[in-house]
Amino acid sequence: MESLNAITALQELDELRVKYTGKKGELTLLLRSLGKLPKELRKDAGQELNTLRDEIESKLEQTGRKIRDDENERQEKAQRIDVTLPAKGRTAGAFHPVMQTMHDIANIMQGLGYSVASGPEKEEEFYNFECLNMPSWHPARDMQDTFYFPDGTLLRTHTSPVQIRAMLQYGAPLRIVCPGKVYRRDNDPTHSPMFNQMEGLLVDKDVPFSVMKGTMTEMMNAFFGRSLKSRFRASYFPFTEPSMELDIECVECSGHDEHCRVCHGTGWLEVAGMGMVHPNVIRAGKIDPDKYNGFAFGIGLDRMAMLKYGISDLRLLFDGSVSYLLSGLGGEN
Ligand code: 2U9
Repeated sequence: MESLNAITALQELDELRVKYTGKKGELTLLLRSLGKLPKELRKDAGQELNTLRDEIESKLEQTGRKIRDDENERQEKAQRIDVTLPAKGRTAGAFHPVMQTMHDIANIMQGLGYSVASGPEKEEEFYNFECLNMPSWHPARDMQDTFYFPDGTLLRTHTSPVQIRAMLQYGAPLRIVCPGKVYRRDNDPTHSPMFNQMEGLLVDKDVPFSVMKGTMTEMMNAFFGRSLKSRFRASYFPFTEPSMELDIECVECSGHDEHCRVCHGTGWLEVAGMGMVHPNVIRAGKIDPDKYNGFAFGIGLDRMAMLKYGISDLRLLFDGSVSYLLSGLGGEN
């Protein structure tokens, strides 16, 4: 009984069982040797030994149950799940600021009835330049600006070829925006050899200049979420005539900070180029320029993202730092 009280493991219990009540156990041997006792002692001794065996067996059984119960309780405690504990934090992903910008502007334009179109990044000179009123002598076609493949194809320098292809495929009237990656041989702190553009094209009958101006200012106000002062300056692009550039009020200082890091004290930000589509370009899209006209615009999405989210270094957009990407939008970088 002392040994039984001291044990804590089922294996020790088995050892005790073998020792006393097993086939060659001490008690078993005693029971077997009853026959050797004188007759008159046999009955009493037998009864005592049987009582002892019953006691031992019930104690063995009881101890076994206790050990198993203790073990179950221990395991249960170790595995218990506290459902009231707070969940482990999980870092949420975030859209890349440029992709967020692309979606935002595309959504605004879809609200104005435009569809989103896309096309190949590896293009032919014909769609990238020829159709856009940029003949072979045009300076923008210089090797300095364009990545050429040995077979004469190139990486598109703007998303304009997508609009040419759309005119050829769908004809007029047409309202599309074309977001995507474009490539130019440029690499300095404010230029990346790959950048993102959104171009737009509207072709219809008797499209007035005012619709272009209204569309562009509304797009900027919707994108920045407030009514911004704007101004249009005369400009030049081979594919539009007349051509304009749009400046908006500085989104950082509204013209109140002569040392502003964003507008450098001018109070204005250049945000888009645009113009009435050149008749040669309408014709290249197999649309009759005597019946239809339209306007087109181009926006640099990387710059728009930097302006909206206060990002001052272009490289942050492209070098793929995971901590930067996961920090979400609107951080002071
Ligand atoms: C077709 C006809 C005309 C697209 C246009 C601009 C003006 C423009 C720049 C903005 C910043 C390029 O990313 S940027 O550096 N783009 O100023 N783009 S008009 O004109 C088109 C396009 C397609 C068929």
